[in-house]
Amino acid sequence: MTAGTPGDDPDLRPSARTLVIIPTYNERDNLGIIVERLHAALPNVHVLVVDDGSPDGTGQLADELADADPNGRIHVMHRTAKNGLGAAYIAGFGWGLDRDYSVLVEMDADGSHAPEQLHRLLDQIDAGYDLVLGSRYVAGGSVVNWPKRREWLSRGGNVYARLALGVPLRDITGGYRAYRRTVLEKLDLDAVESHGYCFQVDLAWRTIRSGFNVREVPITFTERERGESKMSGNIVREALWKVTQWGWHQRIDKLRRKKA
Ligand SMILES: Nc1nc2c(ncn2[C@@H]2O[C@H](COP(=O)(O)OP(=O)(O)OP(=O)(O)O)[C@@H](O)[C@H]2O)c(=O)[nH]1
Ligand SMILES: [Mg+2]
Repeated sequence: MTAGTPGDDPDLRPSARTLVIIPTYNERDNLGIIVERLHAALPNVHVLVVDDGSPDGTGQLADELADADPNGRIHVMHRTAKNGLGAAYIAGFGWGLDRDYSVLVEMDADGSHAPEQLHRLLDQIDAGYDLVLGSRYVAGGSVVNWPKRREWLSRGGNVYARLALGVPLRDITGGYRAYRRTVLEKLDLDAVESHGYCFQVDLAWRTIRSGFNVREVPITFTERERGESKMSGNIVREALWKVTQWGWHQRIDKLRRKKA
């Protein structure tokens, strides 16, 4: 594209209409900091906090942040029950798709995903990619403050998913990502039942199978400093079980197609 064409106009890029969705459960000590960092880095993005009735009052804090923002960039969705990160994102995507956002971003509230690096993801959406994954495991990516055991669990899970599904991605379980709206419009989101890490693998896998272009960019992932993790053994078991099933279904489908 040559200089001076509409493609150079920042207002016409997809990222000019970005919604960052932040699911929260008991993140009172983190939410204000993350939203402030986000708007310091990228003043024009909108935020949707999807709170599952946090007992610690995170939802109320989100309302206060929304009321205090003179630019109307902060929105809040209150849900009544803790239904997991996947369900919260699906609800948030629906909210964003009902409005005219072009890019929908997933970001944790706990500071693990640096808002200062969001431009890396958005730049690649503007360059034409449909889904951009913030990746800990490509060159330039890293993990800060994770116990070795946790890092190896995550790395091992990613190697397993890559081999089982046959996709060339290094960090398919990560939760810092940017979707072009057309991807989410096309995927059958109502059919997604996965929770936790599995939700992230599920969506990336559906995106690839639908023929969209996926790209990874390096990020620095920092373990949460405040609040409690919602990670559990069940989340790991769900991911392992489902990825194995998807991998086998794919192999069986391929064999059937070869025979037919
Ligand atoms: N709305 C909603 N948000 C959730 C739920 N479970 C987790 N979250 C949020 O999802 C994000 C990621 O959750 P974390 O507890 O940080 O999970 P994690 O990053 O896998 O675990 P750690 O690395 O130990 O922090 C955070 O913003 C949580 O508050 C849920 O059931 N509902
Ligand atoms: Mg976390």
